[in-house]
Amino acid sequence: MNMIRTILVLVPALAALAAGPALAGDIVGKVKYAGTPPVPAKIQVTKDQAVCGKAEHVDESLIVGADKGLKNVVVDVADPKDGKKMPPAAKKPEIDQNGCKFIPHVQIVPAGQEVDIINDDGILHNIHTFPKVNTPFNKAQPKFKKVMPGVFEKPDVVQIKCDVHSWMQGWVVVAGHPYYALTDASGNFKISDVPAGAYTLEFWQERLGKQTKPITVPATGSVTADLEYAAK
Ligand SMILES: [Cu+2]
Repeated sequence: MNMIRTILVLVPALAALAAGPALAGDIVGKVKYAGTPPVPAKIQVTKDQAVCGKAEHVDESLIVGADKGLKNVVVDVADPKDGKKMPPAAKKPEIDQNGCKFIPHVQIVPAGQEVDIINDDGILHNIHTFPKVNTPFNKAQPKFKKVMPGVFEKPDVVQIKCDVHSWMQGWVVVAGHPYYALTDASGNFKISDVPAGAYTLEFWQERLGKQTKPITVPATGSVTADLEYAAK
């Protein structure tokens, strides 16, 4: 009797030991822009000056920071094998129209999670999406409508525009799995807890396009994957 009890206790404990910690590593790196960083072009505000003209508008499609680091590059594992879905973000994602800009300019949202489309300006905006695989939407957001729901069901790269203010541009990258990151102002990124193995790492920048790089993620620690975009 005692022996059976001991076995019943021991078996699950041994199974847990055998499984051990997950074999996963991090992918870290820095994306750079080769050549002289361009000075972002100023944008002429041609409408709703009282609201849109409060702050200066510059072209945000290529932002080069310290040490040639490239901001807003989306980095992701092109071929994950564990079938995991990107979990919903703890804080509901927002596409904020503020000062007649989309804030943030580029963001990664989990596929299927509802996002808040916010009008912080108290004037009419009209959000218009240009997806590749999702259903496009084109919706007026009058000044009294502070928040509208939006959802991007499938992995995609979606350009967003405003039909009222032609200079307003932004991007929503819809992620189907968790292995995505966006470079910060210095061009740095980190994708955490990727199961060990060989993959293709994908880089996307709105103006400079896509590049790929083979990568092997270790069972523990991290692998570095730096990248440089040629000047354009
Ligand atoms: Cu607008």
